[in-house]
Amino acid sequence: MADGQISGGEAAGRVKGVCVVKPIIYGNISQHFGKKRESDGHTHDWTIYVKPYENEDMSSYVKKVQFRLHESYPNANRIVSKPPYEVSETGWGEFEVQIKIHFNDLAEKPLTFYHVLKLFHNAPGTAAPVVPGAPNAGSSAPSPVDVGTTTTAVIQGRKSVISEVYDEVIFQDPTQYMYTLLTTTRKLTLSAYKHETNVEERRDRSLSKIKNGRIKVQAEISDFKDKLELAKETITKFKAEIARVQREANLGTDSNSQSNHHSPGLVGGVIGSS
Ligand code: SLL
Repeated sequence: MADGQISGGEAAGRVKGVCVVKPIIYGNISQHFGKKRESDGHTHDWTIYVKPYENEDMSSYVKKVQFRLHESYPNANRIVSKPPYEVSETGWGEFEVQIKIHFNDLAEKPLTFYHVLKLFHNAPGTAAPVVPGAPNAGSSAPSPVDVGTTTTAVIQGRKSVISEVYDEVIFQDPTQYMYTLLTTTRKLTLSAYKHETNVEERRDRSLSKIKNGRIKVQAEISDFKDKLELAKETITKFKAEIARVQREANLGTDSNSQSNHHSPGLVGGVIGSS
C-alpha cells in the first residue's frame, strides 16, 4: 500500500522499530445476468470485497470497511462492520469504488484506496479464453485464467469476471494496543482457505516479464551505444576531411589571389551582394 497512508504521528505508546505487514486481496467479482433486466436496465450482479490473504479473521484489528459506491446507488456509502467485508449489488456500469479501512485503535489513521469495479472483459475480441478446469480438470472448482489483474472463471456454470489485486497493509511503529490486536488474530475458517487468483504464479509471471523487459532494454541500449560510437567516428572523419579540404583550398587561394581572405562567413552565403 502507498507509503505514509498509515503514519505513526502520535507519540504515545508506539512500538518503535516494529513493522507488521498484513497481506490482503481486494477487488470484485461480477457475473452477467445473461440478459438486460427490463425493470432497471441492470445487466450484472457483482460483489466488491476486501479479504485477508492469509487465513485470519481481520476483525481483531479492523473496525469497519467503508465502500463508497457510485452516486447512482441508494445509500452509496456502505459500511461493513464484520467479515466478510463485502458489498453485493446489481448494476449496468463500471465505476471507481473508494474503499476505506478503519482500525480498532483509533490512533491508527483509516486507510483509503480505490478499486475500479469491473463488469466486462478487457476489450471485445481480447477477452481471456475460459479454460474449464485447466489446473484441476475434472473438479467443480473455479478455474481462473489470469490476464493482468483480471481473471475469467466459470463459477456455478456462469462465466465470471474477477478483478482483484494483492496488496499489503503496513503498520510501521504501531501502537502497543494495535500491535496486540495485529498479532492475536484467529483463523477465519477451519477449512481450506483459497483464493481465485494464484498470487504466487502472477508474481512469478510479472517478475519474468520485468526480467525479459530488462534484457530487451539493455540490448537496445547497447545497440544505441554502438550507433552513437559509429556516429562519433563519422563526425571525426568528416571533420578531418573538412580540415583537409580547407587546407587545400587555402593553399590554392594563396597562390592565386587574396580575395577570399577577409570573408570567413557562410559557405556560399553571399548576402546583399550587388
Ligand atoms: C458509466 N461512469 O457511465 C459510469 C457510471 C454507474 C453504474 C456507472 C446502477 C445504477 C442504478 C449502476 O450500474 N450504476 O441502479 O441506478 O459507466
